[in-house]
Amino acid sequence: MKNKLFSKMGFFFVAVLLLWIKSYLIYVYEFNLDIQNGIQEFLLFFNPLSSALIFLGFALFAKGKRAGIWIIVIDSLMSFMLYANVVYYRSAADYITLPTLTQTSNFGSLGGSIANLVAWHDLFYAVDIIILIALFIWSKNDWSVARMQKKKPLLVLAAGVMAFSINLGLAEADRPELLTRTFDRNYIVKYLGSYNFAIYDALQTLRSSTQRVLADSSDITEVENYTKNKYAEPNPELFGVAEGKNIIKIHLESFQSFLIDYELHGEEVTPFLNSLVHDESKNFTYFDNFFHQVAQGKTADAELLLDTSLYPLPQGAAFVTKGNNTYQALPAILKQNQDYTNAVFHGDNKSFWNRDEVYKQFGIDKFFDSSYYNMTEENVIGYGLKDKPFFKESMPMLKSLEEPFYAHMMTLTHHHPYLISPEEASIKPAETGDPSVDRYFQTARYLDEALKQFFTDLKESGLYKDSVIMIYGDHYGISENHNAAMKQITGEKITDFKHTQLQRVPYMIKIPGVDGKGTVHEYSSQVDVMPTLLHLVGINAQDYIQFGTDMFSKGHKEYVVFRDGDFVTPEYTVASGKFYDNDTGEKIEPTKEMKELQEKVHHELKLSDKVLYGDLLRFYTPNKNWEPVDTSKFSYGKNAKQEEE
Ligand code: GP9
Ligand code: MN
Repeated sequence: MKNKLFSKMGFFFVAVLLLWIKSYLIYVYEFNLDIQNGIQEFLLFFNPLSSALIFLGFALFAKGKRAGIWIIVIDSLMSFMLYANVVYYRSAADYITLPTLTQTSNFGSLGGSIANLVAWHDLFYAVDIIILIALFIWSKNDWSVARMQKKKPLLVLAAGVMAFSINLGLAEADRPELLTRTFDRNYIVKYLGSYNFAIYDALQTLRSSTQRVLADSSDITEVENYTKNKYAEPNPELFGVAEGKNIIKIHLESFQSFLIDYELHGEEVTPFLNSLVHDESKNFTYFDNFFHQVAQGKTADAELLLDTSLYPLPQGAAFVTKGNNTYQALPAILKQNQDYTNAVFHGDNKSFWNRDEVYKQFGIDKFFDSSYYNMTEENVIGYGLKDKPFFKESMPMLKSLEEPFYAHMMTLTHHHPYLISPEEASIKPAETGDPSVDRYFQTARYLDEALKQFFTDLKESGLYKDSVIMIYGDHYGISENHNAAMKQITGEKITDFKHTQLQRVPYMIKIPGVDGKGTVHEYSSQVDVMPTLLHLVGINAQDYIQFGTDMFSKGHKEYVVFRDGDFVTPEYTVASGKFYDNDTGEKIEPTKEMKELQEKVHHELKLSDKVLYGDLLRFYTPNKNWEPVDTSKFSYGKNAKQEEE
C-alpha cells in the first residue's frame, strides 16, 4: 500500500491535488472574482490544475529523491506568490503585477499597513506544504534512486498543456479577446488563475518595454489628431481670468464624495469642507459628479492624471515604470508661459512613487518632502507626517516661494488603514464592525480640521484672496472588499453599479474675481483638470496632447473613462462591461450609440497607453516656443537644496 501511493509519482499527484485545492479555496475565499455563470464557476475550479501539472511537472525530470525536493521548492514558491497576492489584494483589491513588484521600496500601496493585512488563519495556507514535507520524509526511502524515464514527466507536461488549452478555449468562448484587452486583471485571474496571470503579466511587461524601442515619430500623429479633435474651446468668460495668479492645489488623500454632508452619530463628518460646498459667500464651485480614474498607481496615478491629462497605465504606476519618459506637464507649461514657480509639498520620503525622478520631467522646481519637516514621533503616523503639522509647517515655505506659484499640497493622514491617536480623534468611529471603514470617518474629520486651520493661516498670510484654490480627492478610500460595511454606511447594497457611482471624489475650485457657481452637476474627471487650469490662466490648451477637456467649456465631453474600460455618462454607467441606467440602477441593453462610445473609450485608453509605452512625447513639439524640460536643473531633498546654496 505505502509503496504505491507514496511512490514518486504518488507524491507528485498528492502535491498537485493539494496545490489545486488550496488555490481554489483562496480564489473563492480571498478574491472577489464576481463569478457570473457556470462556465466561469467551472474554470475557476479547473484553472489551477494546468499550472500545478506544468510547474510541478518539471520537478519530475530530477533524479531520485531530488524530484521530491524540487516539488516542495516549486510548490512553496507558487504558494508564496499566491499568498503575496492575497495580502496585496486585501489592501488594493488587485493583483500584483511585475511593475508593482519593482516598486518594493514603496511596497506598492501597502506600506506600513502590512501588519493589518495578515491574519492568523493564513497559517492554514501553509498546511499543504507541511503535509508534503512530512510525506516526503516518510516515503522517500522507498523511492527509486534512478531518474524517471523521460516519458512520464513529458506525459504529465502534455496533460498540463492540454488542460490549459481546454481552459483557454472555454475562457475565450465566454469572454472573447480575453488576452488582447488588457484592462482588467480580475478577468484573467478568474479565467486562467493567478499563476497564468503572473506569466501573462511578465510577457505584457516585456512587450511594453520593447514598445519604446520600436516607436517612432510618426506614432504621435494618430494621437495628436485624436486629442486635437476631442479638444473643447474655452468658455470665453473664463479664459485667462486667472492669468499669473498663484494656484494652490490641495490633495485630499483617499477622500470619496460620499463623505460630503454625511452625518455620523448626528454630526457632520467634514463640517469645514461642507461649508465650502455650500459656500454662501460664493467663492467655490463644487463639482458633485467628478470621478477619480486611478489604477494601480493610486496617488501617483492621480498626480499623472491631473498634471499631464494622460490616463494611468493598466499595470503598475507610470510614475515608476515610465518615470524617465518625456512629459509636457502642467508645471513645465506654466513655467514656460507665465514664469510660474512649481512646488510640491508632501510629508513623505521624496522617492516614494519615484517622485524625485518623475518630478524633474514635470518641471517641478521645489519638492518639499519629509526632509523639510519635523518628522518627530508625535508628528508622524502611517505613511508620514500628520496633516495638521504638515499644513502648519508648510506655511512659511509656501510664503517663501516666488510668485506666481503653482503649489501642490498633498495630505497623507486619511490613508488606509486610517490610523489616528485617541486624542486626535474628534468624532467617534462608525459602528459597522469593519475597522478601516469605521476609522475612515475619524481621519476624514482630522483632515477637515487640518484644512480649516490651513485656510485660516492662508487668510492671515494674505495669500488666500488672490489665489486660485483647488481641492480634489485622489481616489477611493474604501475598496470593494468592504462592500458589506459600505452597505451599512450608505443604506444600500453595493452592486457593481453602485460601486462605480461611489468612485466620485470631490473637486472644488475658487477663482479670484469670479463668483463661485455653487454646486454644478457636469460629469467630469481628473483627466479634465489640466485643460481647465490652462484655460483659466489663459494658455491655449489645444497645443498639448491631452485626453481631458475643460470642465467649464460648453464643449466639455461628459463621459468619464475608467482605466478598466468602464465609463460613466450622465445617463448611463458601464460597470464590469455591463450597461446600467443611472436613474434606476437597472441593467439595460446598450444601443448602437452606447456601444460606439464604449469603442471610443477603449480606443482612447489605447492611444494614451501608446503615448506612455512608446514615450511618444519625445517626438512631439507643442508649439514653436516650447523648450524641452532640462531635468539636470532639478534636485530635491533638503540636503540637495543646501548644496545649491
Ligand atoms: C505616499 C502617498 C500615498 O506618499 O502618496 O500613496 P497611495 O498609497 O495613496 O498611492
Ligand atoms: Mn492616495
